[in-house]
Amino acid sequence: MERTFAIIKPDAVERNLIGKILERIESKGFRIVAMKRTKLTLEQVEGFYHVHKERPFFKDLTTYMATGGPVVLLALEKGNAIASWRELMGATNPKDAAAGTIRKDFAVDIEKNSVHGSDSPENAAFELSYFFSLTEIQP
Ligand code: RTP
Ligand code: MG
Repeated sequence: MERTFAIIKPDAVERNLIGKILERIESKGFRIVAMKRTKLTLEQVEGFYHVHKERPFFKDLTTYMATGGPVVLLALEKGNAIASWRELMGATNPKDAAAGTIRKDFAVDIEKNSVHGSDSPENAAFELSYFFSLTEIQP
């Protein structure tokens, strides 16, 4: 079993897609082991995305995630959860995303791409602990 961290981003929450996205997650065999609907502060978002600090899209991304509206934070559990969730999300740019992926079906553009997923075991551990305490994650 592996755990990964996911976000349903503001563009998807705004369009009432929480249920549809959770349905895909559970259908693929993930167990949702923690979940929180909340609005992130700019300070929280900048800390969360610190690995992207030098990227040209950092300012736009952090502004969008903090001011675009509420998000849903998720801890997901499954064998090979990190890669499996990224496969279900699809490519960063929805134009490049494979058929049947969440981003292909729901994303607006490369920034408002509906979902986030950890990209490595190290980042998953950091991201899970950034938003969830140990006791909030329950199998
Ligand atoms: P994520 O971290 O959200 O799961 O997405 P990802 O790994 O597929 O993409 P990443 O390269 O980590 O970028 C993080 C998020 O930044 C926004 N982005 N905007 N305008 C742009 O060129 C651009 N590139 C990336 C997206 O919201 C992306 O998911
Ligand atoms: Mg990423």
